[in-house]
Amino acid sequence: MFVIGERINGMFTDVKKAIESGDEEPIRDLASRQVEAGADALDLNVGPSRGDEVENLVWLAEVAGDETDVPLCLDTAKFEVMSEAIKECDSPVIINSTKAIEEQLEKYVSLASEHDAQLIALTIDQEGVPSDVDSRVQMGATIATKAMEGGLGMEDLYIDPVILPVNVAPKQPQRVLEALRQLTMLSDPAPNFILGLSNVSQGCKERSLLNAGYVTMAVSAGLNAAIMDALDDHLMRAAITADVLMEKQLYCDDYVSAYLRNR
Ligand code: THG
Repeated sequence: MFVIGERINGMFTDVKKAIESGDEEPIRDLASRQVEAGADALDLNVGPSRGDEVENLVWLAEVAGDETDVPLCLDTAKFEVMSEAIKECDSPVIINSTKAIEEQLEKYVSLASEHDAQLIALTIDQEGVPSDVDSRVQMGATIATKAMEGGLGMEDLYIDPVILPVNVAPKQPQRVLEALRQLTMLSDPAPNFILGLSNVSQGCKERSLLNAGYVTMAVSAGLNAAIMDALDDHLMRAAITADVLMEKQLYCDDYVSAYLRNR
């Protein structure tokens, strides 16, 4: 499981405050703690912070990049922000994200190729997040085709079938699982499959339990990456366990710490 730590996001008040006051310490702390907990990369999202989005994102990338060596996942929906910020990044970059709209995909695939970056593409089109399985699968096929046409290797592509909160969209978790199962059979070599896992439990009680339960199910359906709460120990253990049970990691008596030592 490729774990992208979700915590450096301006949607959290401590991060928003740090961005607005230019205080590096909370960002450094979140970067190093997530990597120590097993994060393979760090998501960076300025959220609703005041100020210039490019400047804020570049600042997050500088501070996080100075603190750790892991890839940085630049999380913005705006192409102009992404294309400016990526120029200033010294660390390896994961572009998060593009929608599955052909013209947009072409621009993002060429941006990724130009900067040797990886790319996350969402199964979202002009009409938003689809509620059914088939549209997700069709959009996934469009994404993989466009990536191949643009010369982006499948190992550098992450398809995100987009999960929504179970309390407002109770049929979505099972539909996303079915989309994952179908998408993993779509192409050989297969791309990577990712989710913003915490979306599933937004606004819910028992978030850790919902996240851990769902990650286990999603790994069995083919998920191999997640933007998730790496600081939640129970969740990290569940994700590692799912990998062991799906034979993505070999079983040994001490598999959790063995996995974390190998980071
Ligand atoms: N796919 C991709 N990228 C994404 C998402 C996705 N990036 C953003 C998001 N979704 C994933 N990251 C988060 C980060 C935090 C939360 C959910 C998803 C979260 N935040 C608390 C909340 O909203 O309740 C904040 C609470 C607080 O303020 O303390 O749950 O799907 N590619």
